[in-house]
Amino acid sequence: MAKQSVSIPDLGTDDAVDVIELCVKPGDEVAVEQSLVVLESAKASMEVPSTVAGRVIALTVKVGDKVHSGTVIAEIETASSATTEAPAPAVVPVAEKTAAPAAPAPVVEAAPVVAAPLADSAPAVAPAAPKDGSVLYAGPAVRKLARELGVELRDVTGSGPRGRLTQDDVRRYVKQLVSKMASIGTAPAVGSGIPAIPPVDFAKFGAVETLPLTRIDKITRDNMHRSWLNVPHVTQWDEADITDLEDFRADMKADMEKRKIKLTPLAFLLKASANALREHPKFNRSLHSDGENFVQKQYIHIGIAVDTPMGLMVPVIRDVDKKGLWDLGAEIAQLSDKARHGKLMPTDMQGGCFTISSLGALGGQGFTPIVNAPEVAILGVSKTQMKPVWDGAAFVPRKMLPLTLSYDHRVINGADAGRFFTFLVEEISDIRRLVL
Ligand code: CAO
Repeated sequence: MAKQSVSIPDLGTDDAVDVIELCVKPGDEVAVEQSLVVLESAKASMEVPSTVAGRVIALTVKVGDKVHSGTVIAEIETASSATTEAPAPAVVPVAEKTAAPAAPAPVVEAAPVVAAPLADSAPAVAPAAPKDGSVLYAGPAVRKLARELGVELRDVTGSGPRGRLTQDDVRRYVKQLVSKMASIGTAPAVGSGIPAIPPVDFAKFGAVETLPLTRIDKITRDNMHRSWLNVPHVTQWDEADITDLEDFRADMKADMEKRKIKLTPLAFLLKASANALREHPKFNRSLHSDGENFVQKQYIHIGIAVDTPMGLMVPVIRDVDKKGLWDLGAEIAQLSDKARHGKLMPTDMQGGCFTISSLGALGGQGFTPIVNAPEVAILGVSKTQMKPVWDGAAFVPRKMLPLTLSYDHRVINGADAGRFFTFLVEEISDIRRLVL
């Protein structure tokens, strides 16, 4: 038997946050990643998961305490002295506080498409504000139940202290809705009026297995759904002739081995995207949450979608415009390695202006990536193909890189996108431009 302390991981802020809920009590058995407490900052609620499996000996905080990154929250007895400790997990945002601010509200930070990060302070569930605009309080179990039943928490009236929502409130709401719909003979709509997909008993048709979503899967599910519902997407296709780029990469092979840094097409695409964002600043904006303003960013941070065994994560490379290709190659390797080993912190996934999702190593001729809101555009990269290209006199074999650009049509017009995309394709097709 061994005793282990669990503390709060890096919250990405020095401010104290409140403990608003204890999810376990002394004596409870907990699994890795099971929520121990719920914290609430001025901006969001978040669950702190356990890093070890075992029996809770003591909780060292109580509801109402103010805590920081590093505060010990629980002592847990683990089965053996051989630790089962998981990497420090990111806190899991569970709700954005949506009380109407006096001044324009801050723009919600980019969510990792996962922990996406989604992980960035974007909420894992859609903003849940009661209709009167006050702050909504609901614990993880209530939110889980609401998600399972397809209920928008903002539509439910809380009966607990400070209007806190309980599981009974959610059940009562569903009962009322069902009886109301039964009386008018129609299927209930959920969320933003979208009819729910009726549950199906798949076991009736053959053997099935129920597999739980990972924490990252859940964040991806919620972030993707939110972006898809909120952002009017348009996607454009183009191809870049990267024959010269590929020749250059082949020439650099010995240098790559010497430096132990791989320069894949992604490093060049990061650089080309940074140049395009600098020349076409509309793409480096977010729609302000007040709906009346744009936020024009003066920095160029770009997220890269990384496929990991736990799910999709989007770490962010900062100041891409100020970095050279070797730095970018090294940072891609370092961040994707951290992502694949569950070592990314929330701060690694915050602040993105634009995202690149590269499936180039896997295949495919093109796909329509979903904008990682509140960013306004995302670049999809598919597999390079040798194609015959007409050079004015003959067809010549050229290495063509298929690219897609999805953008938020509320912020970007087709003509803006045409200019941005043409610029980006020209940059990547003629890498001499990348140094300009
Ligand atoms: N065409 C052909 N080959 C490509 C290519 C492309 N567009 N892009 C990369 N490659 C090659 C690389 O050059 C490398 O080849 P070598 O080993 O011979 O040099 C090989 O494919 C593997 O590349 P990589 O995957 O290790 O490196 P990367 O820089 O291209 O990508 C990363 C890094 C982290 C983006 C990638 O590993 C990954 O996780 N991609 C998945 C992203 C994803 O899931 N997106 C979907 C999001 S929405 O669901």
